[in-house]
Amino acid sequence: MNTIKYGYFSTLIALVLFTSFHLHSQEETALKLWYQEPAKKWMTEALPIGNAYMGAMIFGAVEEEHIQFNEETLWAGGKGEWEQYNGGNRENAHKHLPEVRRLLQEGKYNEAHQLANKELTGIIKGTNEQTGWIGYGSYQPFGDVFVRPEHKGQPSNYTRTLDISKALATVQYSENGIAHKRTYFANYPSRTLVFKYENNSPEGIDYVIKKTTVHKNTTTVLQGNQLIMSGSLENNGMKMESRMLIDTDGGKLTFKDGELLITAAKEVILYLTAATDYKNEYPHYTGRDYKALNKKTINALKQKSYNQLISEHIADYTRLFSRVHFILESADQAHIPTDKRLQAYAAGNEDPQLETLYFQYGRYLLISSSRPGSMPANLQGKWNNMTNPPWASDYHANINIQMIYWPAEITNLSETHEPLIDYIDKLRAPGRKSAKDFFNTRGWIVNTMNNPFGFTAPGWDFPWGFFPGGAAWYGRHVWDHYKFSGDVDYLREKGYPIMKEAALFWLDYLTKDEEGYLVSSPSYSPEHGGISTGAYMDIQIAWDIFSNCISATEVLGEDKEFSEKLIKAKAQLLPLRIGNWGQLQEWKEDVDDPNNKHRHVSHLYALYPGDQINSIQTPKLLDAARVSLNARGDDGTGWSIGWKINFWARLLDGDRAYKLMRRGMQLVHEDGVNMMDGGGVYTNLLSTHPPFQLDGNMGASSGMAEMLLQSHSGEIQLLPALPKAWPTGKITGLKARGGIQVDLVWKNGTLSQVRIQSAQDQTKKVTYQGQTTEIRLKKNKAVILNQYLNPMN
Ligand code: FUC
Repeated sequence: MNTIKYGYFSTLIALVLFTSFHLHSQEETALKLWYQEPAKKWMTEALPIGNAYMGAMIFGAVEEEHIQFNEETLWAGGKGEWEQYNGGNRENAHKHLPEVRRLLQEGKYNEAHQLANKELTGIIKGTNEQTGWIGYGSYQPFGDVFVRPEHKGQPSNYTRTLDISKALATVQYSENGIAHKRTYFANYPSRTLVFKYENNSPEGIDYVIKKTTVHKNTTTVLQGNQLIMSGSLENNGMKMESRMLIDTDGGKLTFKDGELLITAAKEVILYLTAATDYKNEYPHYTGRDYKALNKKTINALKQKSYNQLISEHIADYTRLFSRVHFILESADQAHIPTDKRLQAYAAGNEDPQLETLYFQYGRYLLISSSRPGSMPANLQGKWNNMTNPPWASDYHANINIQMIYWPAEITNLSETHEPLIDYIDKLRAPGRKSAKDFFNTRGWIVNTMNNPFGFTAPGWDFPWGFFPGGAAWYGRHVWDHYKFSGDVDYLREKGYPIMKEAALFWLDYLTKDEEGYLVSSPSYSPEHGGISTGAYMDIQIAWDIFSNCISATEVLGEDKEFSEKLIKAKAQLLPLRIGNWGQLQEWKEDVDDPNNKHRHVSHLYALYPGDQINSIQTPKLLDAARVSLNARGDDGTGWSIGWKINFWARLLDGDRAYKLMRRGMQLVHEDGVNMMDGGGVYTNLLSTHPPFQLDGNMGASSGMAEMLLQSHSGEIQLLPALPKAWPTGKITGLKARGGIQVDLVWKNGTLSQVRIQSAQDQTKKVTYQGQTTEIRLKKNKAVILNQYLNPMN
């Protein structure tokens, strides 16, 4: 290992060299999804836009445009008569815990499971067809906008496009000699969805506009040039209102039978906003002045022109999106419509540009569904058209919501992580009650399913419902937000208190087994297998939260006494074990089935997103993890494949990671529910379980980033899992822990340059293909290294 003296000169020259890398120009055209036909199906074809508060799906039919939209807080359950189910808690359930533990100790696993499944489950109130889980609730669609332009003759030159470099959707076609253009975008600073219709007919054409909703307790009125829909949800009385401002150069506006007629217009612009009286405040979750909020939004809009709004939107969006550029040398195939490209890809065509598009699409979806002040992205981001959506379109905390946020830090979108951290913070109040009611412990927990109404209890059936590890897993996000940013104030004021309380639960919940190790009893490995005295995911998560809290106390220089307790407990945790076929054990009991293809690979938490298993400190466990992963196979649901990309990246096997990535990008048409091996993408590039779930997109984006850069071991690992399929390329703007930004260029499979810039003074180890160099980084001064890790500036 050699130590490099930081050089101050020639940075500029090297920078110019770096940025002028010839692949750059390809990117512009590559960041588009485009099609030659309108979408027929919401899930598989329509195109999503979102400003984090609201989402919309655009279909693009010529005769009648359909825009289905959502507002993030419109949920059934949780209010009115359902408020009593908030939290889902069961008072004094913990009285049964000693008995469950006793049965387990006596080896009576069946009885233990029966008792746990009866007494330690959370409470909802049955199910119905309208909204699914009553009491728990479900995410609801808000409404639909339909726009019918006057239509004569046959359309030609039809295109439907989503440009993710600017977050703009367009539809263009000609008809009867008239050119039509529609533009759609979702503006976050102004909290508005904007839809613009233009035609070049000399005298303009007529447009008929309709705003509808499936929610019956609502009315729609025209007030001046605003179409206002207001009312409440039948299910729980949640109040809702949307306002659509109509701006046109056309003639008359008439409103009749729920339809708005605009005559002789060359331009119609619709500005849509929506809100509810939901408020993320335990225990009532209500009280937002939604009408005042909408009025304020609309009044502010009136002060801005369309051009100002679109510029504001593009500036706001690109400030985040354009931090990362990822370019792979390849033939330009952007002229081929995306659905056709996916077909060719499924047939084996090589299309690295499609892969970088898919990587960036994850970032697009994250920016569109999660911004400061919003709720976190749910299972479908903010997009849902059903009153009884799959899994309530909720926040699942035994992998799904966490995976949605995996790309947030490494792909330089730290701000998008904030809604998750705020949401986690708000779950502490109900989560404390769950910890008390079910386990009589300190601290806070969540289990498998979380909703906006503080549901933190175990689910209502086991194994899937039992997962108190959710909160400590959230703790890893809270910690990583600090690790990537280096923001000590955040850690002190917000992050550490959340983490500490999550660790407290584990200090109290873990019990000693017959060998004196601390185990998690009872426990279940997420969603499969029987009850256990030590599901390893729990142990690994406890290890993780203990380790990160210990590190946090060191950074903050406080809480030494607590840290000592954690150090002691950590040393007593049941050690990870290698089982009878060389596998990493999923449970304390050596019962893993080598033929088990289950989608959850929870016992590899320590490999990713955790860092307990790595090639330097735990090579044998790393091998065992590989054995387990090979046995699980390369299929799965969309998110399961996403997880496997990250695993193989951490196992430093770029080609296998790439294989999984390709597998996850297989074109799928099925939109029902497939729990096994149907994962892939739809033509709109949304990842599918099936059905559509956002986690698969995000797992892929994060996995691709992990193939190129890793920093969990404390060292910055450059191109740790570069696949042969990406011989020449460049990625700029990725983040490493420590507030470090990394740009990489490689040619013919070999690193040619790396540029590293830190937000603070520090010394860091950098590794590439077995060589390690220690570099001294000065705040905001870039260091440029060549393939031998020698400085170029
Ligand atoms: C987890 C998974 C399922 C599904 C659901 C939303 O529980 O096991 O596959 O993704 O979340």
